[in-house]
Amino acid sequence: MSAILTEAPPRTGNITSVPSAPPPSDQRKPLSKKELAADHPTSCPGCGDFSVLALYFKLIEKRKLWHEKITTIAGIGCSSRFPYFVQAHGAHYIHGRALPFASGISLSRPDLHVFVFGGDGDAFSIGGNHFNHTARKNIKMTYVVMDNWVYGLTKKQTSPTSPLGFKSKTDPWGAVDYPINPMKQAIAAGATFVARTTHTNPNHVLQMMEAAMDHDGFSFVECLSECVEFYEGAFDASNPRKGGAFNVVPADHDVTNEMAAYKLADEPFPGYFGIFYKVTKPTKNAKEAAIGAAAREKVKGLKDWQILQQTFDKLK
Ligand SMILES: Cc1ncc(C[n+]2csc(CCOP(=O)(O)OP(=O)(O)O)c2C)c(N)n1
Ligand code: SF4
Ligand SMILES: [Mg+2]
Repeated sequence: MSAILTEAPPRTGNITSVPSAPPPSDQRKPLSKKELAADHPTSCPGCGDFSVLALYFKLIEKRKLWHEKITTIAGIGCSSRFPYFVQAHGAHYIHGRALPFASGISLSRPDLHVFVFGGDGDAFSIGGNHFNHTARKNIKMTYVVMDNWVYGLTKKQTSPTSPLGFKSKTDPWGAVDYPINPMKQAIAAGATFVARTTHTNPNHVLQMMEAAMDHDGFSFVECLSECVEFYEGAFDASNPRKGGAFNVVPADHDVTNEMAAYKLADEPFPGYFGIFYKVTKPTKNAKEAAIGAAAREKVKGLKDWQILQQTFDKLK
């Protein structure tokens, strides 16, 4: 019969290196692109997702975010491959399920910056329901959807943002279903920060990602990102270099006015770029933290076994 172990066995061997704590933030150098880049991005040359990735690196460098303080989460799709390309914690999760996974991280580790990246299919088709629920719960994270109006990874199927008439492998005669409007959907679902940008304007992408990161709540950024392989030229009308128009949100727009935000979102393509909607509301993170603190207060000073005993006594 084996002996019952009542205490931990003595450690054997020498501990040669003990990980040291990082120096204080103000003494650390911002992370460089070299320190942040992991696998070489596998996107097709010219894909809009390249610039979004480069601007994510820039954001991390500019705002002095550290490896141990960021997490990069994604579902499945070309745009969802970011976690492979970023040298930080993160997960390339199930198609459409990035948001619930990210929600768990955000709620359990409120000290982290949780960034979620994905595509229009991942966000609004298979992940459509998760999008609505994460937005309404106002869970703190930044969600950047690289909208290319097509399923890129699986080689050209109609997506929920493909315009009517778009010819694809699933709609060889042209798309017949009315596309969704991501901005309207985000506002209606309860997102507390809703912005729109395009990969062809890097400064604007960075500005929107930064504002989104600073928002205390669920922040959503729709970033037009051209799929040069399966929907070339989709966004030319929004690109001044291709003869299009890049119109920023009018300076007198009230970002707290929901109806005004819908109105902006209702403009025909290319519409406006900038922050459409931004309001302050308590986050689920804050509400859960308050519940936890109140519960801990009730058992303050008690040992674990005493808390258990109290629970058993209540069951009697
Ligand atoms: C459950 C499940 N269904 C379908 C797929 C196949 N699939 C992978 S990515 C994808 C669509 C991706 O489109 P989008 O999110 O727009 O990303 P993009 O590749 O355009 O960046 C689909 C249908 C899958 N991987 N898992
Ligand atoms: S298929 Fe389209 S979305 Fe995917 S990497 Fe190539 S250009 Fe980008
Ligand atoms: Mg897509």
